[in-house]
Amino acid sequence: ARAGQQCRSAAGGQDGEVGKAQRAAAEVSTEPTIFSRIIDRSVPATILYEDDECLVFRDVAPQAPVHFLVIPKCPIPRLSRVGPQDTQLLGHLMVVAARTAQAEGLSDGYRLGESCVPPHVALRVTLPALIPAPLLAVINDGKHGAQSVYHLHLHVLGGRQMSWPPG
Ligand code: TR5
Repeated sequence: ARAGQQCRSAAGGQDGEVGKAQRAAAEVSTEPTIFSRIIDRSVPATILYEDDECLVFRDVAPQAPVHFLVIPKCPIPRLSRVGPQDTQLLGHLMVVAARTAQAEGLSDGYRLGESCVPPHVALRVTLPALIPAPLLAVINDGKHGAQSVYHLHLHVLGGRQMSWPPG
């Protein structure tokens, strides 16, 4: 499958026993998620950017004037399943998020990752070098993180004033 071709991660994909065991441990379905179907174009989405490692598309239920998702093509189910082998990929997702936000005209800043389904637990990461405005990044992980699609994704929201903390 196309979604598994660029997988270096042991956490996802159809790439061996380690990946299968870890996905089973994630207590989530091993069926392809809706995001895998967006990657292989069997489900339509408004795609903003694509390269060998990732896909960017508009969220179907936008929570801000601009709301898009950045996903790895490798089907990593959730952030807590990543390992050292994913370091470069995760950095790439952040850089693509920033570049796409710029292309979307979000010159007054934006939020990388507000949960749409509160309450959630936030992983906070500062990105001092990438964006002039101060930023916090959050990625929903698992049940308490209110993750609803088990394919790792960054949310990017902009075009309105965000509040803090999110719910
Ligand atoms: O709650 P988490 O953080 O897991 O975020 C999942 C996000 O995926 C939500 O913001 C949903 O609105 C979004 N989503 C869900 C579907 C979908 C989508 N974005 C674009 N296209 C989508 N399709 C075609 N189908 C979905 N079920």
